Amino acid sequence: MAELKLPLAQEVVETHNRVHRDAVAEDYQALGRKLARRATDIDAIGRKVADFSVAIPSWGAGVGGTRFSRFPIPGEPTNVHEKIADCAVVQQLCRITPLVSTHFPWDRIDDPAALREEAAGLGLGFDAVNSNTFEDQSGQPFSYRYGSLSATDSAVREQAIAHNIDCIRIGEKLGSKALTVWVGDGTNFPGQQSQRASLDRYIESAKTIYAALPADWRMLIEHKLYEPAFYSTVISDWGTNIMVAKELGIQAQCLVDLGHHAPNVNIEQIVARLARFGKLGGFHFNDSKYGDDDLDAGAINPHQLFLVFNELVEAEAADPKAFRPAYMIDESHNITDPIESLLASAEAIVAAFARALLVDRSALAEAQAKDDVMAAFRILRQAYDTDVSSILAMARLTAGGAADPISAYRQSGWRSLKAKERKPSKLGSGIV
Ligand code: PSV
Ligand code: MN
Repeated sequence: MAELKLPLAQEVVETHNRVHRDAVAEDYQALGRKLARRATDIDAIGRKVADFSVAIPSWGAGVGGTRFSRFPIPGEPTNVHEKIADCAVVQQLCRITPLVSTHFPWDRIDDPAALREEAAGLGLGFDAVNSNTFEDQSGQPFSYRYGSLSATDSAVREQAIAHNIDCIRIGEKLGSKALTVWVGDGTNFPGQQSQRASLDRYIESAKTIYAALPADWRMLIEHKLYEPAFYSTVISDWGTNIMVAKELGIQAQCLVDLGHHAPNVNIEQIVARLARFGKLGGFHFNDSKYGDDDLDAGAINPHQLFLVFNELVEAEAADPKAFRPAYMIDESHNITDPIESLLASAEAIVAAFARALLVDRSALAEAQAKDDVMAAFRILRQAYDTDVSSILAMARLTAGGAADPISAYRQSGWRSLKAKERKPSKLGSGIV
């Protein structure tokens, strides 16, 4: 067992907490009294909040960019070790992000077992591994220009399959239990590929990857409507996704990224559908105004996030044994310090979860049974309107985290310290 050595001096967190502790307790008690009037036990909600966990993507620790530009900041991480250290800062302060999701070959890992030890020493473990066949690497024999798992050229498909199997093997050494597959495959022109044959090729490739999964692993398939292919994508929507997952077998499930849908699509309904068929495998949280904007979760539409969690909480209640979606933040932090964005996003996500827990499910079922539309709506709205911040802060304080994570982070001076130690990162462009 690696000795635990958290990145920030715990004294910094304690000094910060001393200032806030009494106010948090006061707010928590006031909310507790309010919830008691609704026959809700605040401590029971607090325990569920304390158990909540959402993974951080290793790439989310770095400063992202658009295809136009990237604006680096001094002290940003430049390799997987530095990314892990920044993820550990996030976890130390918020205590609900104990797992990191890796992405290959973005994360160059010489010794996965050693990295697992290193992460454990920082209080972290590893979540799903993500394969990358949406861009070429230097020295790679075949190009993904025209696709990867669905490419017309069988040599390209074999290369993409082999990469996914490599990811599984690295993931086994890291302690991961899932492979997330997102491909950029698709077309830019009508007629470019047969829509039917390209899906056939994808399924055939996916079957070979599926066959290489360890028995206790899952394969999470991520759909996306458009981008980088703009006319059609091979795994375009949840319908295609669930059909493929069903064809592959029980270990294959669907992954919903909030930014991967047509505008105005009812994502919470998709969640309910996938859960109903036992195929809801995971979530990539982010927010958007126009498309796959990769903005911070809850920044634009916190109400949608609440409605998604409302479905998730209902799905768990309906089938607690089968319900175990892998939650991850998937964002591109272009103009903020990534640690601050990850802290703000984790907070928005767990706040949506806490609000969804406050929905009076039996009253809702009763209102629905009576077709009392306004009563049903008001039950949801009452939960959404509740300020749950003291529940979240209390859970953090109890777990050793910070009352106000972003303020504590700023007080720690972590980034300016790292600016002196880490080498400058490169200018350039690229989504992440
Ligand atoms: C694709 O847009 C995506 O959502 C996939 O999850 C990728 O792995 C991730 O973003 C990073 O580009
Ligand atoms: Mn994603």
